[in-house]
Amino acid sequence: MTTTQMAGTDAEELQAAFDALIAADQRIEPRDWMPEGYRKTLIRQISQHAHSEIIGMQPEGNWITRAPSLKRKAILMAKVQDEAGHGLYLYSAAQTLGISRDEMTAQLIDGRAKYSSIFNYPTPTWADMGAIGWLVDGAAICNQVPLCRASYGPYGRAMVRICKEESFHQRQGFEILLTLMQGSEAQRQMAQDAVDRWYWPSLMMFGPPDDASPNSAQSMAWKIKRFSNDDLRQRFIGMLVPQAEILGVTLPDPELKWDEDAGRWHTGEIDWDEFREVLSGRGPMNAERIRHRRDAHDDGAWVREAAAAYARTQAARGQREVAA
Ligand code: FAQ
Repeated sequence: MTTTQMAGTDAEELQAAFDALIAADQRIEPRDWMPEGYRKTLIRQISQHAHSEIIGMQPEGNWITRAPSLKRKAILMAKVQDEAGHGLYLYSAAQTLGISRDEMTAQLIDGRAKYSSIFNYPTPTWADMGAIGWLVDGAAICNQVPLCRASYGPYGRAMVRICKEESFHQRQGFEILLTLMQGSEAQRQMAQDAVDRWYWPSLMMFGPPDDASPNSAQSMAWKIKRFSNDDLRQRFIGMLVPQAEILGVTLPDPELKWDEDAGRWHTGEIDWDEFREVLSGRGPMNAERIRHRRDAHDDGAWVREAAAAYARTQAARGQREVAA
């Protein structure tokens, strides 16, 4: 057997072992061989997800200094800190695939990396904190619970903890809206206005329709994604309808109704032009979100330098102690 033939057999065996693990619903771990496409897809999705959590701190960060009570402020601060934590677990999961944190950060702040479209909308009122919790975290949970079973071990395990925290976030958003809906007429209007502004963008979080989703088929075959974008969107709408009734808010889609024959929700048309605009960097807040992230990165340069200098001194001290 020639070297090339041997290499060919090795590659086939590695691929077969990978395929068998996926077929048996087993986890792929960082030490395992994996096809290059699988690695790239995971780096793309996990880093986009991490960036979303980090950029996602900004719309709510806007209200920490203006929360209506000390209790609300403490809860909001804890929630925004949770988003930072999620970003960090996810960056760590992506690092196990061979990309560095510095490279991912560079991709984000120079505009090469995507992050969720939803975080490019403004938060002008306190009710936006309720709408983000209820709708944005609600969509995140629908999308992310199946990711706890993602075939890549570090991603799936990170998602378990993230989902537990997201479900608390969703309930706190629901409770903000419920309180407003039980308040004055002006408060009820503020809550309804926030729901009107966040409803459609929250549906876009699930990504393009299935027939326009280039990555879905392969990601589902690799068991990274377990459900299609449209199926998850449907599941989300089904979750919202009874909750909207309890809240007393109206979902801003006059066409929304259960289609008994199709066994699906019939909805109005999602504005995919708006989605594409936001993805190309022309949403209402894209420029500000990136500028803010870049400024924070630049302002933190001295902290990173100090931490690196400290690590060097500690390592040198350790070496001297070993030598002594
Ligand atoms: N925004 O072929 P597909 C959160 C891109 S975290 C921007 O369908 P895929 C927590 C997509 O990347 C929210 N880009 O792609 C929180 C792809 O571009 P590429 C983030 C989008 O990957 C709450 C292209 O379009 N969650 O909310 C969007 O199979 C409150 C074609 O699309 C995750 O990241 C979008 N909405 O499916 C934090 C969950 N949709 O890379 C703070 C994990 C699609 O080929 C406050 N990610 N694109 O150039 C996923 O489940 C998937 O990546 C999807 C997209 C479902 C987002």
